[in-house]
Amino acid sequence: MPTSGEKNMFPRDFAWGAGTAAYQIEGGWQADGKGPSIWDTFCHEKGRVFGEHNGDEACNSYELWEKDLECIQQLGLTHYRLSFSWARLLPDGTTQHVNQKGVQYYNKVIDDLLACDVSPMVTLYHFDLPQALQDGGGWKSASTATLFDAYAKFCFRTFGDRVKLWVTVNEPYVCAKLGHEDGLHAPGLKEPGVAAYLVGHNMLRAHAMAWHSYNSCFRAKQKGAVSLALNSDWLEAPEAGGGAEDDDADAAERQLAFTLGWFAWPVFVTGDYPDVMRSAIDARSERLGWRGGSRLPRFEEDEPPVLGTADFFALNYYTSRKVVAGGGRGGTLCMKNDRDARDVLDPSWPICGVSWLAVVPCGLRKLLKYIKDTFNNPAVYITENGFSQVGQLQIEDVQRSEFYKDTISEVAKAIQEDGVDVRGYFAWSLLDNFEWADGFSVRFGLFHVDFADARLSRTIYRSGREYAKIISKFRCQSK
Ligand code: PNW
Repeated sequence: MPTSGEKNMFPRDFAWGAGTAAYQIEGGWQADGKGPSIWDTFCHEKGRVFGEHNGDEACNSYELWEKDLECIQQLGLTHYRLSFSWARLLPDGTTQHVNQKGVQYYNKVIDDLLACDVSPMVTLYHFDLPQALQDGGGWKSASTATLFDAYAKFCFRTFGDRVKLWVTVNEPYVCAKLGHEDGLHAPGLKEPGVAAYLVGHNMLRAHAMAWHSYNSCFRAKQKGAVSLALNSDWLEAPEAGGGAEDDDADAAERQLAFTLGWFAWPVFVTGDYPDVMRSAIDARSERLGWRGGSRLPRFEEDEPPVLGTADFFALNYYTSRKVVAGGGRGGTLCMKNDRDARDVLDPSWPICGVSWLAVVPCGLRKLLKYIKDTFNNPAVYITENGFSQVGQLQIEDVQRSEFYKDTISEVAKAIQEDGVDVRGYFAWSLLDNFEWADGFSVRFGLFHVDFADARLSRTIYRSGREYAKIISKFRCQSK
């Protein structure tokens, strides 16, 4: 980190943000005409979520938004990333019926942010499909993409005069895989090896349609930017005797193709899925005597093209893995076997909070460089990055403070030394909140939320203070 007086490591208009998602913070699951979403349904089923927790109330940001705004101001953020609840705006998912109370809520949030000189970045879809659309087939159905486009247009029309940064779909990978392959997220389907590819395809189609709608009907007037948020670990082969084994290097490439490439290749490189992905899936289908045609759908020529439908690269990065070949020899149809690669942890990486989160700040720098080289040097926003605590709660969370310092200095190196065009960094998350299948047991907040207190009071963590310090230092240098 530079001391004051040194040259600034971050561009003048760098976005310093934090993020949240509607279902994770809002509560008010039935308030003022909101329709149910798949996460309402999923959480109300027994045995789905840790401790039978649910987001019925969560941080009650639906009523306590002004408390959240105080947190945002305390951090000195320039940007705030929130998501809209589709079913709060359009209770049955269609534009037939608009819930004006939902419109009012988001209007107030946006107007309050702008009044405080904070720019909103809005995600249209963060895992919470209106239940009515799930009942019509959900993301497995091609028509959900068309309905998403109508919802997106409604949002651009209603809020686009003030919102200039849009994320269509958050982490299609997680929705597809955890929701439809593993059954760990809503809608809780376990249809391995088939459904996730179809869901991913329809999410890409939905995103592309919405981008084209923005591009042709709103961009000239509103002058905003639209992308989709992709999650990826940094994945690399272990070094064996100086160089990686060939098989492991291939496996690492496949693993990256099956996570980031799955969505980034169509949008940024070719308009189609990575070759290694299609060939691995088709070869395995053949070996297992699958008769249903390619399990990986094809993009139709008469649909709006998916290539070129991102105005920036939105990256959610949490952790890294070593990748080794193998694991795909079993006789069952599933994505894991299609990949024929296994993730392993490097024993030197500390594990913190949740079991999957190895702390590897330098992985972010490597991934940013990979994105620059592979996806034609796009403008990048890091739309999520963070570190959780579980169990014994510490308001003085020294380790998480160090994590933010170390990670942000890796971002600075990516900009200064590798020439990556990073435009912003959003910490995940503003508040402790409903962490999906982990319920409230996992805390990602920069602010602690006391879920046992009826007022749901918010208290800044040491990591929040650290982040505020970092922001103020770099914002001052830019003035
Ligand atoms: C992201 N996993 O999701 C989401 O965008 C956030 O809503 C979430 O709170 C954050 O990461 C932290 O987990 C994920 O189980 C949810 O591998 C689960 C997983 C990964 C990402």
